[in-house]
Amino acid sequence: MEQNSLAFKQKLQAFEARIARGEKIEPGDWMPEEYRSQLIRMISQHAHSEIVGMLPEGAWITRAPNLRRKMVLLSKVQDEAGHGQYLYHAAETLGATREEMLDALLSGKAKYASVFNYPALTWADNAVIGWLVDGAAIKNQTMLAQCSFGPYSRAMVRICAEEGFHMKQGKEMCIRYSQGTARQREMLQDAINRWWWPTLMMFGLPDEKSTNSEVLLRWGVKTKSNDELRQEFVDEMVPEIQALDIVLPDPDLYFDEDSGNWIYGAIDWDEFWRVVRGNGPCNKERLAARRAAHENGLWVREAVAAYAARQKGTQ
Ligand code: BYC
Repeated sequence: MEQNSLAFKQKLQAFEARIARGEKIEPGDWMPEEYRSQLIRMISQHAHSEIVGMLPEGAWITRAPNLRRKMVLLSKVQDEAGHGQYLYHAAETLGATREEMLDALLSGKAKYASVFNYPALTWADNAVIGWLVDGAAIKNQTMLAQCSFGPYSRAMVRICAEEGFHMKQGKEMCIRYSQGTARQREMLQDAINRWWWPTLMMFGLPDEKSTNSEVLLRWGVKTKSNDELRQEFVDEMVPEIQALDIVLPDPDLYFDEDSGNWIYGAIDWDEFWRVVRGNGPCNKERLAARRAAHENGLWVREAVAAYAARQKGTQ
């Protein structure tokens, strides 16, 4: 339909009125192509982030310090795989195929959260990933649970419930290690030093540089801006981390009485782009692991396809 035609304008007006009334847009409903393509972009990147996000912590499953920690970590990493599944399904309802999305990831074309290109160097990294990285994810995803696209919003409700458990187990570990031996405190401090800035980058570019935000906010995909969410996260986390006598790696951080906000120092966006463009510490390793998993899973895909073909033949 011609974008300048009266018919298009009327449909767009009706679509925007539905969003303004708080109605959910469902897959079969009329939507502008830009809404569809933005959602496919964002949901597929989100799905890839969940799947690649399994790798830093997954590397520690065989080295968990005890059975309880191992069970919790196994369950958390398995949850992330489930989140990826819900999200790939949500993107499929918009016409994207699983094959296209996976090809984009495995060929290195697709983006995923830059934070997962950093290594988990010690066991304390699992604690900090749970508390900070999952904490940042919940902040963003609680907002996305209100988003205008039905399947994405419903997937977020379930994902947030599971992320709540992820964050609490991470926070519990951080509290325990902060009260532990000198070596445990040192490991915790070191992990916070390394994960703080990459976690702040998870919220996306500053508002004035965020190319996608305007349309996402206009059509109710985002209901808060990247900087608003980042500030809320910082305001909640700083006092909690400081309460453990852990120092944040930001010499410019201060509390601003007037705004009631913790003002953080400059984020290194050059580092962000280096990592997003494939040159972070673990980008190559992450993609190699995903490619190996995909190749090793070939027999499963073939078996499922053969079973489906046989079922069709017997009907
Ligand atoms: N990393 O216009 P902007 C989890 C890209 S996983 C990489 O601000 P937008 C977990 C952006 O894609 C949960 N790339 O973008 C799993 C865009 O490039 P394109 C992860 C980034 O979309 C396992 C360009 O920069 N959460 O919780 O308005 C274990 C311009 O940016 C990043 C999600 O995926 C980044 N951090 O806003 C533990 C949330 N930031 O596509 C935990 C869903 C920006 O134009 N996504 N870019 O080429 C979103 O909410 C939004 O997409 C973002 C970015 C806030 C991330």
